[in-house]
Amino acid sequence: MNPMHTLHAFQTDDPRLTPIHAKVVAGERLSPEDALTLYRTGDILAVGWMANLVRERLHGDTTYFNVNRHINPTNVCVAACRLCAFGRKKDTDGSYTMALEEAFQTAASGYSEAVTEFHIVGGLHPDLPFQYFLDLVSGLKERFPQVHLKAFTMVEVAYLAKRAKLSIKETLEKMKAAGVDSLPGGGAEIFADRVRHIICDHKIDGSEWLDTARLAHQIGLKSNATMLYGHVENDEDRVDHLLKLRELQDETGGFQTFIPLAFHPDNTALEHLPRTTGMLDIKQIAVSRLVLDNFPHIKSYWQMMTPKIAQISLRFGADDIDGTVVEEKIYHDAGATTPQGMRRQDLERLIKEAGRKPFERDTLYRPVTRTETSVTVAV
Ligand code: V47
Repeated sequence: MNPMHTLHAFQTDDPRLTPIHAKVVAGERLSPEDALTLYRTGDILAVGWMANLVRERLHGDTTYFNVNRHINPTNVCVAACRLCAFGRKKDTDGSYTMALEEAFQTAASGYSEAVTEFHIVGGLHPDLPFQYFLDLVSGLKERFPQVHLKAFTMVEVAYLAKRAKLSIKETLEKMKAAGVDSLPGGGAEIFADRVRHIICDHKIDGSEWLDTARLAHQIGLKSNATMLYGHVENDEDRVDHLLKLRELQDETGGFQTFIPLAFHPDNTALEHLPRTTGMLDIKQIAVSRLVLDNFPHIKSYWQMMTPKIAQISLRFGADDIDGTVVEEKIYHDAGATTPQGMRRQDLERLIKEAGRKPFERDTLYRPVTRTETSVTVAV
């Protein structure tokens, strides 16, 4: 435990938090009722204090970031999710699909030896064959062999499996053989059917998302997990989502990082909904850290949270701030006003000003060391 915690005593004006505090100090697992209480209390400082205790136990002051680039090969999508401002129907205004060469050029644009990860996600295209995605991955691997490919959400994997008439396991195996190194956490949204029917009716359901993640972990691919919050879900739905992830993580240990994503309503079919508040954003980070006791990392994704909230959340449970990103489309189509990318130095400054130690990681959390001329990942 950080010795500072012996100096700062825990205080709360909400007596419901006292037994939760005792569990957190003892390293005991929180119950669903505890999780609900954490969402419902107004004492954000007490919740943050507990989350910070867990965060510092696991990581001390270390705060992870990486140097990455997003690549979104197509925005054509059959799903038409109400939550999304990125997807377009085929041949409509603003729709695009990159030819493979174009995707390779995008990867190379602004590329420097510094990039250690390509984050690749896109729409569910009705015509692109599975081979396109395999060629995309193997082509990137060939051209950028040192870059980790974090590619395709569980939703894309399940869709491609259906189109290729393969099992999910075979699909994942082929992706892995082509060069996929791990999977991002998208498409999880909120697992509860009632909510999924409103925000993403045509996507795989929650149990299919979890089954796909299980299979990925079983064949040795690590993944992340996300939760989209701040739309039509309630506290029970959020708790249910976190507990389902905790349960699967007990079974596979294959999740690296949990990333709560704040809903951005602009240009979506849910535009009438208000944006999340700072209080909910911070609380979501802290509750995630406390409930997901078996997840090594909680990421406060600066693009979604804004750099200011992401920075503060480094004191409320988060140990990761994501990366340089370079070019972000999904939230910017939905009205995000954050920059599209951030320089390495800017991320380091945010972290240092929060009194934390920046730690450049690769996708698997191994340290990246740089000299003027080389980048080394300690394996
Ligand atoms: O699954 C879509 C979300 C996700 C909106 O694994 C929206 O390291 C807010 O998963 N408002 C994709 N969110 C992004 C994602 C991700 C991002 C950064 C890092 C990692 C990782 C994963 O974006 C989608 C969906 O939940 N999303 N539309 C919107 N309007």
